[in-house]
Amino acid sequence: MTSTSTAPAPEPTLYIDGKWVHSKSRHTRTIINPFDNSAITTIDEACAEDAEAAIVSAKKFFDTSDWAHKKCAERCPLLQKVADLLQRDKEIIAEIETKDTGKTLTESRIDVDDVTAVFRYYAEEALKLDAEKQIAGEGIPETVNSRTVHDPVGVCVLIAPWNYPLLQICWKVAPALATGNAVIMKPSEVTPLSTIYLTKLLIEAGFPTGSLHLLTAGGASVGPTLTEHRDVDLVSFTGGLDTGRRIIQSCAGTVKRCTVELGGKNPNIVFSDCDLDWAIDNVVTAVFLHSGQVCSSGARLIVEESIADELIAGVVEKARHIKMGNGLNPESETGPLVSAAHLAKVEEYVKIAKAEGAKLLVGGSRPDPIAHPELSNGFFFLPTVFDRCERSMRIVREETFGPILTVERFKDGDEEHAIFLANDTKYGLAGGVQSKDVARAERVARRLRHGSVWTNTYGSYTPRAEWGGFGLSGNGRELGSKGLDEYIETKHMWTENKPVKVGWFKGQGPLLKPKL
Ligand code: TXE
Repeated sequence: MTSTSTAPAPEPTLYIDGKWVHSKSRHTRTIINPFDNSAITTIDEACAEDAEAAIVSAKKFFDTSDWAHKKCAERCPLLQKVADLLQRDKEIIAEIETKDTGKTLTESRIDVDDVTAVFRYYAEEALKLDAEKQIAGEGIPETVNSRTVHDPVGVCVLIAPWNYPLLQICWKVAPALATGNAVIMKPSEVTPLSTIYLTKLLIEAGFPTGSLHLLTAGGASVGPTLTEHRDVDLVSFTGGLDTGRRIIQSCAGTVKRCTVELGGKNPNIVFSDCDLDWAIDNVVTAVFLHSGQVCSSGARLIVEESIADELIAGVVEKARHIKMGNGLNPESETGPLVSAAHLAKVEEYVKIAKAEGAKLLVGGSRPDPIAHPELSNGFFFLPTVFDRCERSMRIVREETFGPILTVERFKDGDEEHAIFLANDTKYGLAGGVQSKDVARAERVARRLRHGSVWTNTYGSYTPRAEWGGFGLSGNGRELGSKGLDEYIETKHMWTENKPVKVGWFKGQGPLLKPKL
C-alpha cells in the first residue's frame, strides 16, 4: 500500500535522459511493507511534466542514435550481462521484492531465476531477427531482391502490476531492448522497488543513455500523458481489466500498438480418477500460492461429483494449515495481500459470495488477532473455500485476486459439462485438467479456450513459450518468439537490380490544365 505526500525522497527514483532525478512536482510516495504496514522508504511520484521529459528523451534517442539500426547481435550481449548481474545480486533483489510485495523469499528467489532465464532466452532468440527473410517465387522477377527485415517499433511504454513486479517488467523490457526500442518503464506505484533496482542493473550492464527511462508514479499521475502521447509508439500493459480498457481507449487516438494482459478467472478441472492426496495438493497449490494474487491462479475448482466431497474436505483441511507469515521468515508458506485496498476488495467479495448463497467452508476473514498477533498489522487474509457455487455468481465470474477457491461440480462422466463450465468465463488466461486418463485429459485440454492449459500439474511456464489470454484476458502474447514480435515492425524491401522504364504514362492524353 502507498500514500502520496511531499516528504522528500531520500534518493531520486526517476531515471530520465541518463540521469536520476526527483519529480518536478516534488510529490513523493511512501512504500509500505504489507507484512506489518511499516514504511519501507519514500520514492518520487512522477508527474505529467516528468512523463513528457521521458518521452522527449526516448524519442530523441530513438530518432538520432544508431541504437535502432544495430544488429540484435550487437545488443544481445547487454542482455546476457543483465542476466549475470541479476544472479550476482539475487539475494538483494529477492529481499527487496519480498518486503515490497509480502511474498515469500523462496518465491522471490524463483522470480529472480525466472527473469534471468528470460534475459538469456531473448539474448539468443533475438539473434534470429538479424537474418533477412528472402521472398522469392511467383510474381517476383529474378532481377528483384525482395526480403523482409525487422525494425524496432520506437518508444515503448511498459506498465507493470504489483503481483509479480520484477517478473512482469522483465517480460516486457528484455524483448523491447533486445530489438532496439527506447523504453519507459512504469512499475506499479504499490511495488516499485525491484524495478528501481533493475534499472540500476540495466545501466550497469551498459544500455545507452536514452534507451532506458523509469517513472515511479500512480497511473493517474502519468498514465494519460504516456498512453495518449503521439510520440509513444507502443504501450504494453499488464494489470486489471478496467484499467486495460481505459488504456486501449487512450491508445486509440494515435492508433498506437497496444498489448494488454488483464488477468483471468481460471478453471481447474479435476476428474475422479485422480489420486486424492495428489489432487488435494494440486488444487491447493494452484489457488493459494502467493495468496491467490496470481493472474493464472486456479480459482475455480470444477470437480467430478463422485470425488467432490472427499477432495473438498482435504482441500479445506490443508487450507486451514497453510502457514502465513513474514515472507522473510523461511517457515512462512504464504504472505499477506499486497495492500489495505486490495484486502478490502477481497473482503467485499466474501460478503458478495455469502449474499449470493455460496457456502463458506473455511477462511472468509482476516486471521484471528488474538491467536495470531504477529499477523495483525499486516494485510493477511485466510485461505478461503466456497462450496455450492453457481456459474451465475459474481464470486465465480469475477477475478477476486485473493486466496478464494470456488467449487462447482459436474456429474460423473459428463466431460462436456466440465468443458462448458471451464469455458463459461469472459476471461481466458489459463486452466488445468487433472486426470489419469491421458487421452481424456488431452481431449479436454484441447477444448479449453484459455491461453495456457496444464495437464496433471498447474502453473508452470517457460520463457520459450507464449503467455497470454483469450477473450477479456487480453490481446497479444508475451514470452516466446511472439513476445519478441510485439516489439518489432516488419518491413518489406523490394530492390530492382536492373531498373527499366515502366512506361505507364505515355504522354499522349489531352493537356490537363490546372484550374487557376
Ligand atoms: O491494477 P491496475 P490494480 C487485477 C486484479 C486486481 C485488479 C486491480 O483483479 O484486483 O486488477 O488492480 C497502472 N494509465 N490485476 O488497481 O490499476 C498502475 O499504476 C496508465 C490483474 O492495482 O490495473 C499499475 O502500474 N497506467 C493483474 C498498473 O497500471 C495506469 C495484476 C496496474 O494497475 C493507469 C494486477 C492509467 N490510466 C492486478 N491506471 C494481472 N493481469 O496479472 C493504472 N495504471
